[in-house]
Amino acid sequence: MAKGDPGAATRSKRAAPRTRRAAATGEPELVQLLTPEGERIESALGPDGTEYRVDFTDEEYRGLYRDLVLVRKLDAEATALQRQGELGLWASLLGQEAAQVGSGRALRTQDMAFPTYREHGVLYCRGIDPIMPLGLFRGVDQGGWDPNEFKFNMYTIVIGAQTLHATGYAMGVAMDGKTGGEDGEAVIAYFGDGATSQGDVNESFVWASVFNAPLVFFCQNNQYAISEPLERQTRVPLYRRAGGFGFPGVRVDGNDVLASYAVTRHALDNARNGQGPSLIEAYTYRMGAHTTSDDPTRYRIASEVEAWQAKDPIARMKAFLTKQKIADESFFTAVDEQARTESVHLRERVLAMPDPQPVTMFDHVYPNGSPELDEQRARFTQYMESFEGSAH
Ligand SMILES: Cc1ncc(C[n+]2csc(CCOP(=O)(O)OP(=O)(O)O)c2C)c(N)n1
Ligand SMILES: [Mg+2]
Repeated sequence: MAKGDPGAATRSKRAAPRTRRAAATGEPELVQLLTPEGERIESALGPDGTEYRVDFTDEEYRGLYRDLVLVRKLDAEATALQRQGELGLWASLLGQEAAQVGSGRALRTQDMAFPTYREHGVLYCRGIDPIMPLGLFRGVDQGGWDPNEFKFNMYTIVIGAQTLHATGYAMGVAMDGKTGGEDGEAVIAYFGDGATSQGDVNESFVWASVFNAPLVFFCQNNQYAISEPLERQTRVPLYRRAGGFGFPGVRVDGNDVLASYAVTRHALDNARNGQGPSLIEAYTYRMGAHTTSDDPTRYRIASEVEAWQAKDPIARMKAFLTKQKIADESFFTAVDEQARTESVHLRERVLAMPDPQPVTMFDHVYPNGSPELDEQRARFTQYMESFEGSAH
């Protein structure tokens, strides 16, 4: 909306009142509430006719924008720290901020999340200190992790395994009678497009379905499993796989924080109210490398990355806030400043961490240890000692 537009004062500050069928958004079958140009769509219909909408206050819209910027900045800081040798590895979320913040903010306090290794944005939304994953990727034990404290399970690197853990957990929630009403508990399991080819994920679909588990399967389709593109995983849109297992599936624009929120909140509330599992395919793009060990220029072309840059989740939110006069330059500057301050602070705390002690990797494999592990530890210790005294 141009400045001085005579209709501006009388028009709703939000969006033009229109509903879009998912199939009409340009991308096939995509639920979208905010276009890449920052234009608001009042509501959007999913494949089963569900109407998705959000009703945020200006403060809440600004809050979502702040989340997006802060998680992108902390992610960039972590990547830089890895490059400087302070972390062993980092798995960047660059490009996936909206899918993570949208779904992360849609969780109610009592809901339980099972992440992969890339869900730093969800972690942030759960109120967890981002030093946790930085320690993990540095190889430093920060006293272990209690999944119940923030209702956030440990990061899981074994592809797809956490969907099984989430299914078992969700079945337990239902058996314990913890579902039902706004206070009922629901569970969300995160995984990637590549993970959908794993047996674990397909077995989870079967179990969650037949036991009507209160579980949302949240697949971030970022178009790649390391160097393998989506067409190596599937011949049908991933969300449609759900139909074969007997539960609903929906594809959402994963670069749209509003739609990601709306679709996830709806799926979680259905789950907590006895409607069983569902699959959300958040259609997005991994703008960076798979991890800091990867060089994506080896398997994808620059024009593809550029095309996705035009769909950037933060740029469209900023365009929307600006056009609707929900935020101005001073707000954007303040958010950038907050992001900078927080990342400097994070960096200081990482630098203050001890170096990792490799032998501690044997400590928490089993609660009570095992003779095999003791032997491995002894041999590893001997191996490490063989370097002592040698010139470095
Ligand atoms: C069981 C298992 N097999 C292989 C790997 C190696 N691996 C690490 S990440 C990855 C690709 C995962 O792709 P996707 O599920 O799309 O998630 P993304 O990394 O794109 O978020 C693979 C194969 C692993 N960690 N676990
Ligand atoms: Mg992927």
